[in-house]
Amino acid sequence: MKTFLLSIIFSLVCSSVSAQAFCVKQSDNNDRTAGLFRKPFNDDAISNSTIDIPFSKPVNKFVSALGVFETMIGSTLYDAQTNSSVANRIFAYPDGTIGAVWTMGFGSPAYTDRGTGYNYFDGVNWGDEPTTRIEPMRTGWPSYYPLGNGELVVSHDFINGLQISKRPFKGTGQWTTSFLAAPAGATKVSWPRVITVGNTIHIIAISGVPYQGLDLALLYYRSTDGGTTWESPVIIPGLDATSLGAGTGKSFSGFGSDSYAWAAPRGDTIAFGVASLMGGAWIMKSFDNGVSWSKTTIFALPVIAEAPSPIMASSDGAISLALDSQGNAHVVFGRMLVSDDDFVTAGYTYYPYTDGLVYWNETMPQLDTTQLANAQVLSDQGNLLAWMVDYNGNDEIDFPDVAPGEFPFGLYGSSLSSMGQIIIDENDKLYVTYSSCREDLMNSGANPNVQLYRHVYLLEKENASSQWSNPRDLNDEIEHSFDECVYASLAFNTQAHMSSYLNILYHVDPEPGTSIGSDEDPSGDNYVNYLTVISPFGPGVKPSDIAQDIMVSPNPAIEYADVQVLLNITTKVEVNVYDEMGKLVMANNYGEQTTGYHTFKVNTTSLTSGMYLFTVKTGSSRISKKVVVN
Ligand SMILES: [Ca+2]
Ligand SMILES: [Ca+2]
Ligand SMILES: [Ca+2]
Ligand SMILES: [Ca+2]
Repeated sequence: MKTFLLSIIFSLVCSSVSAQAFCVKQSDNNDRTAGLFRKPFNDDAISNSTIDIPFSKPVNKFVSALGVFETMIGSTLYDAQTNSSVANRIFAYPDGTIGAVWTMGFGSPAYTDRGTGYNYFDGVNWGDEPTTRIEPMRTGWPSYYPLGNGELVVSHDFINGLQISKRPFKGTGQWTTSFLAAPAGATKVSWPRVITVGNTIHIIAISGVPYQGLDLALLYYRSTDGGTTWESPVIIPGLDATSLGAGTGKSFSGFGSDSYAWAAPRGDTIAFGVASLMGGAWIMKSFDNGVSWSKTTIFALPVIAEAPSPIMASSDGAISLALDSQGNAHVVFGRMLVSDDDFVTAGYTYYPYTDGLVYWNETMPQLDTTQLANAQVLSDQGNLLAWMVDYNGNDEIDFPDVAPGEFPFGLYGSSLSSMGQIIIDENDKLYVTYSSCREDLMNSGANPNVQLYRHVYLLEKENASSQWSNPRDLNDEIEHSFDECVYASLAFNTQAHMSSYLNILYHVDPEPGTSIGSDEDPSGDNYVNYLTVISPFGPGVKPSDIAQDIMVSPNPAIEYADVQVLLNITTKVEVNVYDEMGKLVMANNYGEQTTGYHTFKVNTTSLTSGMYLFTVKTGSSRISKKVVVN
């Protein structure tokens, strides 16, 4: 094992300052000839090459995945779901139904059958796993949102541009697909993201060819009549070449595919974030449903006229944002080092060992590349949310040894902790999901060499608190020990009537990395899973009333289950039972109970067979157990 780390002295210094301190030691091996070349966009492939910019952290707490239920709802052989940011691909409706989409194709290697895979949860069951796309032509990169009583999917065909699919009632009926024209001079408009506010549709997408002085320009489309007619697509002022100081032949020549995302709308207030690896990151916000816009800079890199650029700390383009009840935007993105030796040739170099999920909100001062280069500074400022967990507790992040030019993890063009998603619920509680490599889980037979697995993690923070929860690996189950868990899309709304309840679509397969992309893995089945999270542990909630882990037996339960609890103090006790959808199906209130051991007999005869979550709730504690009921 090669370890990247942290001298003992350095780690001691950091630890003594703060248990939350983030310790970093940049490797000396940041030779710019050893980066990994990346084209600015691809619908099909990216090419290759190395560098070590590792860092590590001595203290990592984590919690495993209690309260997680999941269901496979589809599959695909075509495995590239984004170039950077994960799209909004799942929507949880207030009536308990859910729509979900992904890029689906089974016809390797040309994938002429590629298009939008779609499934629908009708409140009781998911539909059959789809085998055919919803569009009549080859498409990819769907973005999904409700439209009136119906639903809307925007995808691209990568030849002409955007394809709009809709139907008047969600979950049922025929889809109709129509082409959405590009402005004159801009073709191949692709990689769309869509939201709606009532009958108004908002789309951002990238011109696949140079347009108005930018090698790739971000275009904004709006329809105020549900997609019957469209206003002329525009570059929103502030994202034009002149405003950005960007342009062809400079270090910052435009935006990249998938490097942008919408926040969930708040009334007529809408916002999106856009990030460029060689440029910076910005928030665009409109208080009048897309009529006028204001720009906020998160950070901006210096624009350099003559190549080569230095190696600069930036984002990896995987940005996500959410608006709180005050209309302030909260943003996450992957941290990345970048450079470019040639401003004429499209593409740049990124440094795959870079780690760190960055958090920023509009009450914070603007960031800069110097801060982004220093994870300790980011951590001290509250800007560093997540990084790889030190599972074996040796104060180092451990990577398997691989040949020069190879990497011991799948290559997605992103940070080792990235694909972040952020949402804010009706109580202004923040939820963040992301994928991060696990140092302790690897596929020794992976292509092209041993590779660590990525899993999906969850962080939470109450509005009033400054303290984020410890990361929860949502895939920390024995059945996911040999699974790559990536591309998690977190539904915008948490469903007010089931307040501690998240809806996630993600992709899982046994091979780290992708076949479409730098890894060039053999193609194989990728499964599309719906995952829901019940959140019995709020941040800071500790089992202080309850002395130790609860026990439930028998498990599987037949007719009844005994729940054993050891109480530290006299306190009220409830044992609540949640189904796989996170719905409370049984509440048992046992009133005030004294210090010591108690056994509560829960009658399960009224429950249909299946998996449930039994949660013991006291004055200040919540402890849950998964229980099978037969
Ligand atoms: Ca270049
Ligand atoms: Ca370690
Ligand atoms: Ca691989
Ligand atoms: Ca894979």
